[in-house]
Amino acid sequence: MDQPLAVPAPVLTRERFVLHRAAEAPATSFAADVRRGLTATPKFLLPHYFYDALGSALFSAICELPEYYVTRAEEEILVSRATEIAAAFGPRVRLVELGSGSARKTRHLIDAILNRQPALDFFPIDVDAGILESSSHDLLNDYPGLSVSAICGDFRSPASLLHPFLPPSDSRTIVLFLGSSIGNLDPAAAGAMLANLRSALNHGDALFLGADLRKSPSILEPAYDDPLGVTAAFNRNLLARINRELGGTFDIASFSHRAWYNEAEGRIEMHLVSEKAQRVLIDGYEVAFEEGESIHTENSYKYDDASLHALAAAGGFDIERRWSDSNGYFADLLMVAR
Ligand code: SAH
Ligand code: AVI
Repeated sequence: MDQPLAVPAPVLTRERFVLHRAAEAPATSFAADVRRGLTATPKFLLPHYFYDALGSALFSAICELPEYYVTRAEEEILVSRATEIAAAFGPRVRLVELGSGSARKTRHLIDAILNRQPALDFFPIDVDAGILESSSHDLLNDYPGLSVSAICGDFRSPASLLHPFLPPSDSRTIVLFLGSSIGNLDPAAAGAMLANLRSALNHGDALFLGADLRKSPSILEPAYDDPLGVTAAFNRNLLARINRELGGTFDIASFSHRAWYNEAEGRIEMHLVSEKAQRVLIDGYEVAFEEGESIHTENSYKYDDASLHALAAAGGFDIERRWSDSNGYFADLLMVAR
């Protein structure tokens, strides 16, 4: 591992808690990324912008939907195998979590680890500073043995977050990447991201990766197009966020949520489709939509054993263990840094 850089001053410090913010100014990159995506052909928006305060709340609601099996399948693995998983992590560990969100499922692993060691250092990483603060606050209340160093930043280049903020340690670093958030990156970007992560780890450190598995479109599609319209609201919130933060004039009701399984690519695609020809003003420039034109807002790649092995190899990891739920919908893998 490279020498850590001098640690920048945290933006918030309390007992057993610090919050660091990565250097990039998020508002500037949001404006630039929106402009780049909406002036491209075909139009797109980057999925990490779903997660402002409302978007994170809507994602939590998605996790409660009967159709969104993803969270329950992974939770089943973590509940039923926590002791075994913690034993596979080893005797003295610290935890990093990429895209930690509410960290609700993480609690099963924290419980199991704290049954094996008296204290634990936890480094949650998320783009949403609000959810980092609230989840850290709740965890610190519930776990006296926990210390939290939260990092607000973009997990797509994890080394740039870990080098400055993860101090040298004798403990084994275990990086959690739960919920199949890896699937929101295309396979090349996912491999590059794991290779970048590997560069910030020591030989023998490990990645604990959650991956949603390929299955019938009859199960996949309702998970991303639920009858209550919660996923539609999560998707449309991107436009509402552009209106709120960038002074956009989107008529949100005139964009429909569409989600389908693209079998050839092995991914769910989410789009927002303009129901009419229209023009939208954002921050002084104009974006024209034809009737039926779509903004591609998210991919959610689904994995199988071959693609998981290719991913591990691209990142410089060996798959050591694999756990699955009783339906075989989801897998959690322990991948050890070569
Ligand atoms: N790990 C949780 C939450 C998944 S939702 C679970 O398994 O249920 C995805 C989380 O990752 C959100 O909290 C979101 O804010 C965060 N996220 C998404 N893209 C990100 C990015 N590029 N960098 C950092 N965090 C990101
Ligand atoms: C966070 N991520 C893994 C979710 C997924 O399933 O791809 C995001 C999501 N998009 C729509 N529903 C949930």
